[in-house]
Amino acid sequence: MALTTSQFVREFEDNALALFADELDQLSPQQQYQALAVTVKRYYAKQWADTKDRYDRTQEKQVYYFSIEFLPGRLLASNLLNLGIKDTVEKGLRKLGLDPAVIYAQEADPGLGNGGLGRLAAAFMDSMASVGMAGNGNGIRYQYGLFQQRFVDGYQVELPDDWLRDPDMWETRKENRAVIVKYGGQVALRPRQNGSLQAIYHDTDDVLAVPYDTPMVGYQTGVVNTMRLWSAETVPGRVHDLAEKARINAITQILYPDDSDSAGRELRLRQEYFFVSAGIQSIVTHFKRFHRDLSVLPHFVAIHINDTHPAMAVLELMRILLDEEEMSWEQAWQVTVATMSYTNHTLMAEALESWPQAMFASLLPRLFQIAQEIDRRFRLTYVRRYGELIVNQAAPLADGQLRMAFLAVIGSHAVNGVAKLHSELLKQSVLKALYQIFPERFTNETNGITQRRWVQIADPALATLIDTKIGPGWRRNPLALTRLREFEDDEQFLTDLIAAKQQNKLKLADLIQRQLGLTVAPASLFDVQIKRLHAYKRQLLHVFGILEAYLALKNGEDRPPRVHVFGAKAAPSYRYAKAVIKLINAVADLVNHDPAVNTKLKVAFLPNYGVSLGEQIIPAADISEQISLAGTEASGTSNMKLMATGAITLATLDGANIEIRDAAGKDSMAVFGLTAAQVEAAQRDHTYSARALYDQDPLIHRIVDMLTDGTIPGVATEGREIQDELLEYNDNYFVLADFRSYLAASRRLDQLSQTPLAWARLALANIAASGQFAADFTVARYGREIWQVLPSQPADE
Ligand code: Z15
Repeated sequence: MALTTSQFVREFEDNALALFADELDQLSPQQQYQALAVTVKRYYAKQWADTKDRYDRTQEKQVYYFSIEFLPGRLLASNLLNLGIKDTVEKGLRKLGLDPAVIYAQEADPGLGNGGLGRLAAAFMDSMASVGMAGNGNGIRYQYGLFQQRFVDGYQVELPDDWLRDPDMWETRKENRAVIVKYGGQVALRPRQNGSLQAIYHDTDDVLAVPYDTPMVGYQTGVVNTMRLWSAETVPGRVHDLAEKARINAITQILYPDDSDSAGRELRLRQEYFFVSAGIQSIVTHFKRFHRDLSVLPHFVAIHINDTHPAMAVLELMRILLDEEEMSWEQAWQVTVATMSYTNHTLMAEALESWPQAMFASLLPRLFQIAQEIDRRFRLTYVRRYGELIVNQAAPLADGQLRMAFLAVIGSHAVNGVAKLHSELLKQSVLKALYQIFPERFTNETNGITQRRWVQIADPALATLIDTKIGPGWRRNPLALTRLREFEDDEQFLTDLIAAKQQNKLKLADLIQRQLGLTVAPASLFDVQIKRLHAYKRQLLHVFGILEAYLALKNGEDRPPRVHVFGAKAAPSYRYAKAVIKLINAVADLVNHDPAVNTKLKVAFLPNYGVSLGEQIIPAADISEQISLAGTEASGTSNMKLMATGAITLATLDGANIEIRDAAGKDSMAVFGLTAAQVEAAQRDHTYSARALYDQDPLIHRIVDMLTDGTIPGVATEGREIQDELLEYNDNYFVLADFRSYLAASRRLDQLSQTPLAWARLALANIAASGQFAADFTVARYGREIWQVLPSQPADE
């Protein structure tokens, strides 16, 4: 959009005055932020209204992305960038004596998710708008986001994330679009004249679902899509007692802080039905404003089930088609399957949701009837061709449980994993039986990230440097980054690349100083691991690498200086993960205060990792730790963000790491460890003994002993727990098995760092190859292969 600096300044001042009846310089930074956000809102409001109007007129197919998590990050800078007015506005702010960074930092970062899954959903929203696809988000407006993390004495402490204390400036409450969601009660089925059944509900608990819409501004496309988040309220005009009011408020009060772990609680089930039912109802209501015949729904609507949490969308759409639209079962089923698609994000057994049938039936009686009928017909249809065994393995109802992943596959026309390896493993393991029955439904859609946020916004030093070589075309089409390969022998450019990284490291060093009171040398290698704390992600392996360096340095060995940067939250109920947090902080205490090593080795565990902290860490990384046990990390996405800003990956052949290496070239990554197939074989044949390694390898022995021998102060309990996991429970995640090869790979990086230009060349190879991991391409592939929705502004022309 065309905007001059002086026009912006005038409008900004006007809005500040209208909002707060004061001049800008009298306002707090938070008030200045609010006035700025209102100004920006005016710049996109018309585009938003026009986009919705256009969708109604053209009836182009809509994608509804159902996700129990969204992690959009702060939106001000992103909205400015995407509107094409970021430079103008920043110039105007500086003219007014204001620091854009200070104002941006006023915005709360909505923590409406745990990790990769929620961030992916938000990236997809940004990308759909940016490639001109009609994408709609559907989720929950949690009153409190993921807890704020602090460390007290090295332990994680969780504080409530009251992110709505200051108003969210982007959302608009759409009370006129509220719907009622019903729980519990009894259903009676009465035959209708046309042979279908009418469901009559008694004694239900009714909740009002009120949508809050947030604009998803496309990158210079004029498209502004909508992320719709639902909030639970009491139904106006009804008398609720206090207990009931509390029950209603609880539905959208808090985000479950468990990542990759199915929270087996009734409230979670209520939350899931809440946003699913509200979303499906509003889709159908909107659709019926333009169409009479629901059987054409799949031509106009695609509903995507992001992980199993919204899998009951299959049941809810069936319920509405059967009970309210009076469709036959056969037709309703055909419409539902053609409308739905499902992404699986994990192979971990504990993350595959299944609900006790009794609980499900009492909270959602009509949905349970429908699930039983799906199960009955599924068995009936396939038992003859595939046999009892396979059908039992694949059916949604078994062992008193309702298995949501299976329901999602059966009720969808497409199911995908999130990286090539993961999609293959899915077919061989958890979804094997269903793959035999529905092979044509299975696809892969490798995850992606948005370079707009992680490079353009978070790493302006790199972004402007890239412009000087290949022009700004990569900002619209990230595949253009491959042209950077031409400069791999351009020493000046490589030197500039090093300088840009150095600038970012200085900034992060400053943050580490302010946050932790820790001084780190920007000349060190910044070795970064940022992700949820999980046993399978093996932060412990990274810690063991640090302990090895500690011992080596104590022993007088010389090593290039390294700063190990961690960011990770642990689920509050996850004991082991919390023990590892305490261990990292204790090891940090040990090495940071030991003058014999602390010029060469530092550990900085920054609290409260999230999107905003990621924006500060990622551009400063030299090394990207992607060290999960092969076969456990579905994809990973921090691996993509870190490569995009020129970190070199230290990795197992897991998740998307494999594709990253294929893209950047074999030598551009430091690979180590067992392959997924080797791990599988060792597990199957019980050939792995952690105890044997401990007995045979003196270094492993020494380091495992350090957990409990008092070397690391203050971890008596945690050290014991971790040691037991390794030696008594035979190291479920093969930390000791991969330790030696991890060290070797890490030493190779030390070697490489001795030749900065060689390092920079590999960093460049990574940056140049990162374009293919743009979420813009990921959503375009989903559109082509799953949703039957085409981008109107393909990035790859
Ligand atoms: C989550 O963040 C992921 C998987 C899950 O099953 C849940 Cl509940 C949360 C992550 C995967 O662990 C990660 O490998 C992947 O990159 C991400 O989803 C996005 O697909």
